[in-house]
Amino acid sequence: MAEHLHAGYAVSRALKALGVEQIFTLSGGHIFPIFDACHNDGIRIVDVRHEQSAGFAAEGWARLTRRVGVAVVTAGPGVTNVMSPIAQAGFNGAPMLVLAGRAPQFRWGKGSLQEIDHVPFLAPLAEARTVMDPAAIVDAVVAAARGASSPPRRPAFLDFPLDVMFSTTDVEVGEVPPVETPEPDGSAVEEIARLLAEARRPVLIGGSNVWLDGADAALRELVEAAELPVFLNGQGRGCVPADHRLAFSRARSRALADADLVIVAGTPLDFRLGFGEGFGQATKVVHLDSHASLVSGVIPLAAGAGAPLDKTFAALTAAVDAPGDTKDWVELLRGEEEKRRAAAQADLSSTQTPIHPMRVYGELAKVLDRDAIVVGDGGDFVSYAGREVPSYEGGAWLDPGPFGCLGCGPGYALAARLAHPDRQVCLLYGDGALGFSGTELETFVRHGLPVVAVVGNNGIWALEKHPMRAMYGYDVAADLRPGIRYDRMMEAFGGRGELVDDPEEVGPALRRAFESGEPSLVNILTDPEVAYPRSSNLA
Ligand SMILES: Cc1ncc(C[n+]2csc(CCOP(=O)(O)OP(=O)(O)O)c2C)c(N)n1
Ligand SMILES: [Mg+2]
Repeated sequence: MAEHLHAGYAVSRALKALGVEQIFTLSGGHIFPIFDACHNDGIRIVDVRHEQSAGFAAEGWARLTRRVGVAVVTAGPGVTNVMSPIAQAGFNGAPMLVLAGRAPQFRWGKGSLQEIDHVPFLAPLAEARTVMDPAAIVDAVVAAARGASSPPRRPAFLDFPLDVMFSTTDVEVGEVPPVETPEPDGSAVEEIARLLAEARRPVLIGGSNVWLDGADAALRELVEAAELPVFLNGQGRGCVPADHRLAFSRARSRALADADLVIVAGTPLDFRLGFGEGFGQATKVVHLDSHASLVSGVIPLAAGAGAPLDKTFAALTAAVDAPGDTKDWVELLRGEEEKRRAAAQADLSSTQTPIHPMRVYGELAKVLDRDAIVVGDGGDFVSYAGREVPSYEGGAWLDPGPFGCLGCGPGYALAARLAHPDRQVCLLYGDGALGFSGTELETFVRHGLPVVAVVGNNGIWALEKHPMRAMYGYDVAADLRPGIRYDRMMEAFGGRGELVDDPEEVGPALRRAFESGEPSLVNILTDPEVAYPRSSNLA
């Protein structure tokens, strides 16, 4: 039955029907009715120190839980401050919903505070519109969230003029129907199964949409049914555990050069895959993704399918009669993998001072639980983590993805902590990255959320400094003040801080931080001369 309520309740009731447990936000008068309704309706209000973190938290929540993540921001600067997370969510295919205030409609054009039309500058990044009628709010919120959650997933944005938000309306919310998705094309599945049966050196590269489509179990079944070596990137990491006999990471360039069949699933053929141009001459390429619009039209494909990957993988598993004859190929890749791992061993236990960044990961691997959630926000420090920190399940690794926006880490860690209160949450932070959003360390303390931040403090923007030096023989705009006491900053915010400058103290300090059960920051002084060995073409 409809209730006559202020329009904030139209938002909160729609969110409740969608199963939304919390909103990420920063205050502003335009959105008070949403706060009031969420407060009274039992939706947690998680407030942060900069709207970008509210946006990244909503995006992180969506990517970790595969359910819509919601940010609520005030008009004008609240919206402009959330642009980067919205763009990042678009690159990551994250079902994120941003709800915003807006200057009053009845006085539009007369110069109200923060009067700006958000929709035109949001439109390239999100499905964006203004809700002018309080009676239309419920349907608009439900439709926006369902749209964001339907492949091809992308962020959605709604704003509500102040006079709409502060009016009253009849509020009634029906059942929200599940998202509908297509079945994979049967003939494409048959063709791919045939290619698989023929292949002697096949590999599967799985990316974020493997996880976002809920296809992790189906992928594992397919990989085992076809004896198919698998490499995982982005949110795909962990969908087959890193220690599975068919999971590889280091042998990737060898695999891509020598494979006779590459199945790319749930990730675009972008710079991370050499634009699909770096495969061997005779390599057949298959591209699978959640929706037809995501399947590459740029490079020639042997086959493609645009349907949710859980369905496509299941259909392929059913179509595979017998495992492929890939034994020699798997052994060759395992040999390559082990050779590369052995080459990293010395750095992982390096006793050099200043501390080698790899030593941090040598120690961290011993302290992290198997289901720990690791967030990366930084340059070289996080590149090492991507290589050295294993993921054993999906939804356990979050980095910015191909949009690459620094400053996302605390928002992601906030979402991780709320989604998984019983698991370790580790925020790997470059010292440069920390500057964008380090104030959120206070947010962890204020909300009582024990995240462990580990700062790779090399006093530079390493991922820019080293390449610029290599290119020009010198560098500018690449230095920070060395040795900054970020641990004291954490203490000032009421959390636990430790400084580490002795390699032998890295492990014990990390252990103390996780065992403390308090929001903690471990400030590790790392060697600025160490540059991550980088070969990929970003352009
Ligand atoms: C918002 C934003 N600004 C600038 C960049 C370019 N950028 C990428 S990595 C990087 C350096 C990061 O430095 P730090 O966090 O200290 O990590 P380090 O490379 O030193 O380990 C910069 C400036 C970016 N990706 N995002
Ligand atoms: Mg740095």
